[in-house]
Amino acid sequence: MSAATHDRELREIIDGLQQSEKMISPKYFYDERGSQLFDQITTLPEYYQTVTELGIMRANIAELSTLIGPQASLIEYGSGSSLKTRVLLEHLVDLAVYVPVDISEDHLLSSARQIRSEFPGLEVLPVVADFTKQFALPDPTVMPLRNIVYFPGSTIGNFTDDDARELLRVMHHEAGANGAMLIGVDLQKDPAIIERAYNDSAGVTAEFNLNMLRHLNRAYGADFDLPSWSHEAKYNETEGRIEMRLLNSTLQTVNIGHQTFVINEREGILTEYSHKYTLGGFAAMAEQAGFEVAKVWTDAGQLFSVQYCVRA
Ligand code: AVJ
Repeated sequence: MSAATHDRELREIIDGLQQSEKMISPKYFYDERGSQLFDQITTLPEYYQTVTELGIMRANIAELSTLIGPQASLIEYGSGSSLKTRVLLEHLVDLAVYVPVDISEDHLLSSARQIRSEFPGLEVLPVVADFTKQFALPDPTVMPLRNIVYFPGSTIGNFTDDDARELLRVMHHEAGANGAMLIGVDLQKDPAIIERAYNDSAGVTAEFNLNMLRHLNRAYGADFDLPSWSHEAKYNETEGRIEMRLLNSTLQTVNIGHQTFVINEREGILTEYSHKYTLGGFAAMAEQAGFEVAKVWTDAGQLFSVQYCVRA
């Protein structure tokens, strides 16, 4: 990581800790161990999202592939290491180019290498960028007929409504004229099912949450006292979202950069929102970003949705 990036991130972390409710962006979950723990989460029996989304993709790939048409450019927001991506790469007709976009260069380039070896004829042009801001698309060898922006995993749920709308606007821009967006969106359901997905019995989600502090200690020179912290994930029904926090059990001072924070006993740090949507709620948000939801696929239990959105 460049020194400038490191400094910017350190400032962002400090800024979050200075808010009236302390918060740290979920992007700091994903050091190498955090990425491994997340992969492990996706295989947990309680974490219905990944397996359900993959099932929806497999069940509807023929129709999806017809809607997308030949010679598209597939632009994925995220590093593209998932099985869902492979379903698309295997079935889309005459794909012009695959463009995974991620902020974590190491992870992006290693998964791009992996995809190239699995799909030898495919042009793969990874872009290292913060996808919440506009970025330049690479120039593929074969001229694409249209851009398909792919945002799987309901990662949209990490953003507050305002930020999600803003991100959808960026995607709208990247899709360009006659482009489309394919997005995985987790749905509102019995809160007990949702809470179980973030409080798994094997404790992997707790480990994933706590690993953020280990990451901050190692990569940003912080000195959080790890044994004092515990995992909490609660569904906020009013807001329709999981709120994940780290809870402190002993008064401590934490140093990071040139700042010192006193953290009270029982004080928390907000580490993640994971919004769950109604179909109507998501459609309204997409519409405000210029998209029309043209097709929604769900599973039999209506747990999760994959949505094909065109520029309105
Ligand atoms: C990758 C953001 C979709 O919100 O479910 C999983 C991350 N956090 N368990 C989610 C996560 C805790 C995940 N997203």
